[in-house]
Amino acid sequence: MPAGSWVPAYVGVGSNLDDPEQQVQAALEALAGLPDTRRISHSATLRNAALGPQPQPDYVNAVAGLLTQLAPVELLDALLAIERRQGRDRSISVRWGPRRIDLDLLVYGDVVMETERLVVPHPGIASRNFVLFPLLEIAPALRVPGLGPVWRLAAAFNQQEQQARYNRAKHDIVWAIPVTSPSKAP
Ligand code: A4P
Ligand code: MG
Repeated sequence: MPAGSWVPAYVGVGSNLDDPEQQVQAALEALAGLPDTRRISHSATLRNAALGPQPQPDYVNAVAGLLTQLAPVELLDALLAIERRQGRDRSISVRWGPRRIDLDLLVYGDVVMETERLVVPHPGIASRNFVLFPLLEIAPALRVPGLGPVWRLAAAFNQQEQQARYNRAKHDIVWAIPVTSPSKAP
């Protein structure tokens, strides 16, 4: 990508501590104020159960769509700076433990990269309902590099979810049996 070109990027925002709805709104505002960046869209906020060790409070999640001239690592640094300004306490070091604010770079143009500091596309996109469904709301046709369009990922997610529900329920299914015997033909 030539330097200075505008690149579409998507950022996942999540919080489950210290008034999560307000934390997510503050992060969305901060994204709108990033240098060399425009916040083009954002999803509604979604309240949902925490993925990770339990018990912990429910999360509020949202996804924002940006156009940015920042390079991927510059954008990551800007996201980490927003987390710091909102007072994220990194002394809680439990993996997937509760947090005041978390900003994840989900997609950056067609970039695929895996370094110690940054993995893009974010590896959780296809398996996390709190990422996939807000993305579906704002960018159904977005092609996630290496994975395909968001609408297809969301459809596959729904299908897997239904299959899992069916598998859990199938041992309890009582098959329909006739209550009265069919009348004999004269
Ligand atoms: N890093 C690498 N790639 C990225 C990327 N694409 N975006 C590195 C952001 N950061 C990336 O991040 C640790 C380091 O990851 C960063 O310094 C950066 O260099 P972190 O936010 O401190 O770590 P983490 O978030 O605790 O770990 P992890 O595995 O990234 O967790 P996730 O994937 O962020 O998940 N449940 C619900 N319902 N909703 C949620 O939002 N979030 C999490 C955290 C768990 N459960 C959740 C939710
Ligand atoms: Mg994170």
